[in-house]
Amino acid sequence: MAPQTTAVLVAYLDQDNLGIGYLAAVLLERGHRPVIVDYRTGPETILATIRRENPVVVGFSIIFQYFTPHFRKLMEYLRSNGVECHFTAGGHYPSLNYRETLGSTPELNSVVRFEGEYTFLELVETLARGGEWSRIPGLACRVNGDIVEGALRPLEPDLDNFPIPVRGPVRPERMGQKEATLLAGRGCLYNCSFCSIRQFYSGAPGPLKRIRRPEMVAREMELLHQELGCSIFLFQDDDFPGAARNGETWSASFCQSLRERGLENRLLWKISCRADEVEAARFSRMRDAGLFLAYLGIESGTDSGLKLMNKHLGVETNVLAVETLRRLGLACEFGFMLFDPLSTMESIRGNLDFLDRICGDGYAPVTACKMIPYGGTAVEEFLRRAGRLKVWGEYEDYDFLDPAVEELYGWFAGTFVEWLQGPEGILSSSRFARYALAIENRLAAPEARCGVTEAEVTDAMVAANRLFTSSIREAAALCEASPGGAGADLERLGQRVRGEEAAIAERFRVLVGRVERGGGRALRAAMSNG
Ligand code: B12
Ligand code: SF4
Repeated sequence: MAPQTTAVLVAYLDQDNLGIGYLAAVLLERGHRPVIVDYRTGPETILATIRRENPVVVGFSIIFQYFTPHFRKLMEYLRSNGVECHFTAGGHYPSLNYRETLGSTPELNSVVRFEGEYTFLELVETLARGGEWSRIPGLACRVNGDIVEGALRPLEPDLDNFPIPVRGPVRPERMGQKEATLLAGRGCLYNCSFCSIRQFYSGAPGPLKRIRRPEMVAREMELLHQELGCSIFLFQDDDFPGAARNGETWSASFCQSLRERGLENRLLWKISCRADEVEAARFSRMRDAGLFLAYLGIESGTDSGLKLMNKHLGVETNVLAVETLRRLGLACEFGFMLFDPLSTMESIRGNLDFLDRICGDGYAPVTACKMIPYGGTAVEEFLRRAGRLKVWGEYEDYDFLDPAVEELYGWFAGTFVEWLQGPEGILSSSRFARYALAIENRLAAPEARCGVTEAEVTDAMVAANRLFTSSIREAAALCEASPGGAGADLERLGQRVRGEEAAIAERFRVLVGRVERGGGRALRAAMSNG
């Protein structure tokens, strides 16, 4: 075994960061000392950690393309304060765009491409013994000023060969429950045009999708429950194996493994999946084993939008999936791109009609964003070929073809920023209210509940959802009626929306406060009895 070596890993640690957790676990297994530091603690703390630990390497986890400039600034700061050790980076953007990343960030010595566990381990051990690291498979680096890419390292065929990931402190209790994130597999068999998962997992030799053994996943949940008291599990898989169309056997064994461990009524879990995978019988069985919330990648409410996205499904499939979840009593969240590179006023109205159809009754909170052309995706290439891709460093964007849509998007982005992105915005608090009630309904006895009813949350959600879609429709009409000249009317509409938004946000604030106080107490009591 190689002598113990220290490596510092810098990462954005919201909801943990399982990639970093796996890298650290592999180092620990080999007797090394990984030290994880949250990017959000700021440059001074990160510098102090590095000075204290004196690592052979600092690894930066750049899982989101737009964060690259922030990490670059941090690296400049560290170098200018005398940190001389090896700097490497990993994640989707650096893996797919290693030339750009190394080109724009001279502070970096290398990039670890694609799945990072074994490449990072080899880098740490090679640096520790002063060996030649530039030819390590899976690494890209600069040699004599040229950016060179080493051989690609094959993916680990059996994900259960990886140790259980290192986790940060368990997330603060919500509703008296501790949460943990975990993975049941990696990769996806689909190829949506806006998503980098397929490119990422097809970049290195190996299968497009790998799935863990269901009993190993249940075992990890059991350990996290027994040792850390976690009872809510958030699967970070993009396409949960038990939901997948061929996931019947997997989901049956997983539910059976939970049952055998006596966990099916004690643990709740959330998954993400595609709409065409929501099948009533399978989802009902998963619900009975603890599934309480499904996040659907719905993305568009028009068939033309879904085609551009290469989703391989139609609008009615999306509607059916939401209806099935509703019928099964499962909570639902979803992703939705109201604006995409081919948006017209007509497609936007189609999307708004669709949102009304699935959210008009207050079952789920509306959400919307603009499709961003991430590096390595088909949409990025489509825009580049069309001469529409606007690039500033790591930022990539495009203008809409219709100036009225551009004006509408500008209004939308300015008006709904707090609603959609604020930590106490309507999206966040309405999701939390639904999430919390779903947990309470499943874990607490009726007489011990917080007293907030589904109807109260639904009422507030109906008001919010209606305001959202109706005001965007109104803004669209203004932009169309006087192209380029709707500024003052849009401003007035924005002010009115913000006023009504504040009132609805306050309703949610009160509801969330009541749920947290009452529900948290009830659930703590239920869990300590259970
Ligand atoms: C869970 C998740 C989140 C969580 C938690 C993020 C976190 N800290 O882990 C939350 C909800 C916070 C989140 C937020 C966002 N996310 Co997110 N998220 C994910 C998701 C679904 C899973 C991440 C995961 O656990 N993967 C599993 C691990 C094992 O893989 P990994 O992270 O890729 O890590 C491996 C390698 O990349 C590499 N590696 C990674 N880091 C490092 C560092 C070093 C030093 C080395 C050597 C190697 C290395 O080795 C790891 C182990 O093999 C991914 C999709 C995906 N499947 O990866 C999207 C994804 C990363 N998210 C994405 C986006 C867009 C976002 C948001 C912008 C969403 C939004 N609109 O707000 C924000 C931005 C957050 C931020 N500021 O960075 C995109 C990024 C696209 C891109 N090309 O930039 C992804 C790829 C989803 C997608 N298909 O579009 N996200
Ligand atoms: S969006 Fe979802 S289904 Fe589509 S490729 Fe990405 S992970 Fe797969």
